[in-house]
Amino acid sequence: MTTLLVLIVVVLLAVALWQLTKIFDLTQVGANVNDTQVANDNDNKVNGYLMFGFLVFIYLTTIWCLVYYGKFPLIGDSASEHGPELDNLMVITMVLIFIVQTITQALLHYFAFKYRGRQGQQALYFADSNKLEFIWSIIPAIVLAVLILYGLYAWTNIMFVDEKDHKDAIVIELYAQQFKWEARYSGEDQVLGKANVRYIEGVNNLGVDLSDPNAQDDFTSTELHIPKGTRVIFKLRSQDVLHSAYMPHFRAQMNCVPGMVTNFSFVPTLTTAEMRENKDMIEKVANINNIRAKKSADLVAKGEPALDPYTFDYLLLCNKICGASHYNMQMKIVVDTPEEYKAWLKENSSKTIVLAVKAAAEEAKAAEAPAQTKDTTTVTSKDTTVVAHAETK
Ligand SMILES: [Cu+2]
Repeated sequence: MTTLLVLIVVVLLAVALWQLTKIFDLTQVGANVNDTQVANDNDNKVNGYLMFGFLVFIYLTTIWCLVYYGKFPLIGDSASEHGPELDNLMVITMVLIFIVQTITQALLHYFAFKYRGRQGQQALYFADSNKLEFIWSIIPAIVLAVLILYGLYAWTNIMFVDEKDHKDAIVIELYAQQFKWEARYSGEDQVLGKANVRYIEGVNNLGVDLSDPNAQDDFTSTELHIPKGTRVIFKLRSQDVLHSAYMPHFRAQMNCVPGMVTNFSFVPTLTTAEMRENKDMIEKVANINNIRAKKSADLVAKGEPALDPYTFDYLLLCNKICGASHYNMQMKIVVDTPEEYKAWLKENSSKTIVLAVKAAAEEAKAAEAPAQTKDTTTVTSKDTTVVAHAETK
């Protein structure tokens, strides 16, 4: 395949060069231009039919692509309540673009054929046509207005969620930093404690204000667990640069901006286990595993370990190019049943940030204590090593 493509590129380059030399010849003043170089009626007719041929080629390619690749990626398998609405908008837009492009392509090629060059034929000139301009302005204006209004309606529905209306919602903070995610749960009080980048110290890597009463029961996790059927309100923060929290299966994306808190909220509708049972998902996973098996065979032949088989998991990805390891900035999302979620909470909610900070402080204190009992010579000798290092540099 690659050889064929390279061959095609070489041939096309040769044709382009040949045409360029011809153009160069034609531009020479007083050059003896051969009559065969100027297009005659027959040439124009052939080119007119070729335009039609190209139109058929475009349509056949489109039909072929639709049959083989027509299933839109990430459409029809959304796992959030608002997902189908967004997918609908996407499908309407795609269908509209498809219809418009089919008609305009046909018109473009038809007119190119109809008004092909003929000896002695002159173009009709007219300055303007109000009727024509009205038609081609008003139709796109109406279509776009309807599309934009529907889009705005969907946007408002998805984005403007009043927290007061959702008292039972779960509030989770997603904290972005180069190049990982961390989730902070608000604990039993359902209120996240205050946080600021200035409080970041030691194990308190999210900068939680430890003096805030609301922060006392906050705990963090490197795996995002959410229950099916409950609204989750995400508060997004970033420690360093602009990141973007992207949860494709939930049709959710929001920027994480340093110095401010952004929001996104959705209701998950399919647990991880249910999504794994989805017919399309089974097919997709089988396909990935087929590719992996083939790769593994090659790897094993080379004496390298085989690849692990793939199982589906929801993911939180970063969708802003935020640095060298951006591609790998992701966190596993697990959608549990409400019971599973309760069990997970029970297991993890005791590992609060406040306790972790206290434990770390005690550990540091314990490590310091034996050092204090030693005489100062140890410290002096340490210092001289530093000096010695500095001098050798
Ligand atoms: Cu990022």
